[in-house]
Amino acid sequence: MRRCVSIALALIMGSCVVIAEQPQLSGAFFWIQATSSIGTGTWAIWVDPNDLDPCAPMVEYDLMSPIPLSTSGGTLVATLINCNMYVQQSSGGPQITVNFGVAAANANTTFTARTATLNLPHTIRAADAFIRYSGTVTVTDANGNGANALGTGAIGTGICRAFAPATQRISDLVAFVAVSGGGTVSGNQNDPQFGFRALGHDYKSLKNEMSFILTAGDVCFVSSDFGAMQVDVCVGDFNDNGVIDQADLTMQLITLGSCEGDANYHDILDFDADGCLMLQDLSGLLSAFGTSCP
Ligand SMILES: [Ca+2]
Ligand SMILES: [Ca+2]
Ligand SMILES: [Ca+2]
Repeated sequence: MRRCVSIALALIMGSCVVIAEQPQLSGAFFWIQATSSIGTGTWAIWVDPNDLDPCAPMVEYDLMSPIPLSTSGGTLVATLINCNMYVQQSSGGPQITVNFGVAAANANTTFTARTATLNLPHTIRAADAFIRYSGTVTVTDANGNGANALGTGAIGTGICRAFAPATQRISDLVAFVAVSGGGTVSGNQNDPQFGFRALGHDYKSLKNEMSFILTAGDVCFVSSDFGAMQVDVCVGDFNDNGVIDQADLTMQLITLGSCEGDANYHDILDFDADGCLMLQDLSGLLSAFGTSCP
């Protein structure tokens, strides 16, 4: 696995290892499923989880021409009109941006789309966890009888859904958008309205998902942007007091030999983020012992 210059410099200088968290992608980069009384059509692009370069981390994808979403029998359920997305680790923090358009065939159609999960090597603690999310949904009536898009799930559930960690939904935006014959209308919501908000709990992964029912024969464009504030993680500072000290060393010794999944494993002590606390992690802590986190 490639390492960034900033990490290497921190090691050379013998200071505590402070890293800007570099996310890794998991699974499909973008996956969409269309289901109606006609059938189900699914489409996905897959990436190597290591495709997100930790030193210039960005994955970008553009769908240039429409893709029919069909059943195995060849019946058209819907069309993915376009799709543009990128996942990046910028100076502003990890970010997942998705824009796509769909057209339902001749039945009301449920669309569910999700991005890959972005996994961070170390847990971002609640005190440092700040996020922002925005969603825009634009509906066009293509057949003159009105159109709407409705978030799936309980009434009021948003079409655009942010998860942090990837198993915990933390934001629902734009529950319902409707337009009369021949028109186009957009709904937009931001969480928070400006800047970032406190998440209130730890997270180690982010996911972006969109799910809605679109009226037959109509068109919907969805745009959503999910980001977290950049956090410099001070690896080794288990008790979060800003210094690599005796308490941290004690914990490192107690947990030596434990791996991810063990009750004793804490990723903040895992200097090489390989999922186990071994001698190289102890040696990382010893070389940073006594230093302060910025
Ligand atoms: Ca219509
Ligand atoms: Ca400490
Ligand atoms: Ca390790």
